Amino acid sequence: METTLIILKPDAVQRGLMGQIISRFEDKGLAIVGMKMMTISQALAGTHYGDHKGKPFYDGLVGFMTSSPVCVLAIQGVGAIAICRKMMGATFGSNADAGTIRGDYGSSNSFNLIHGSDSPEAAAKEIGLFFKDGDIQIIDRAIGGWVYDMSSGTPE
Ligand code: IDP
Ligand code: MG
Repeated sequence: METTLIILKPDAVQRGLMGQIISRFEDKGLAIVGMKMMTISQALAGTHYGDHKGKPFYDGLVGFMTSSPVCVLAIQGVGAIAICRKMMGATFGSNADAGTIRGDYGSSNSFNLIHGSDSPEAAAKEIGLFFKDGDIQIIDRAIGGWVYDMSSGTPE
């Protein structure tokens, strides 16, 4: 099981797309194990996007991410990190495939609706940045045995 950090960015919240985007992850069989609304501080945005410091878009990115509230989610499932990245699509809606979140809901080359961790290391770091111990729920889902084949004892 993996847990990934997803942020519904200010444009997704302002455009009223939270429900539709969260539904896609639930419909896929993934479990929402953490969720909150918050306004990201300059400091937190700087830490979260530290790898991009110095790039031409960095200041604009921090300005965008701190401009209005976001919805932060911890999403769990087998292979959840790669599955969520695939569902998000390419970085900008202008060239993201139809059927992906960015491809279906966006057309900007700057605003792009959603962040998702890109590796297990990034997911662990980002979940620690945005959630406190105890914020992530352990959910024994009644549907678990129908989302996954549990016949071997581990979810497949
Ligand atoms: P990703 O979110 O698809 O992993 P990255 O290349 O890691 O994309 O960039 C992180 C974020 O920085 C993007 O989601 C986007 O918000 C922003 N960003 C990246 N490149 C540009 C750009 O050229 N202009 C404006 N914003 C950008
Ligand atoms: Mg990235």
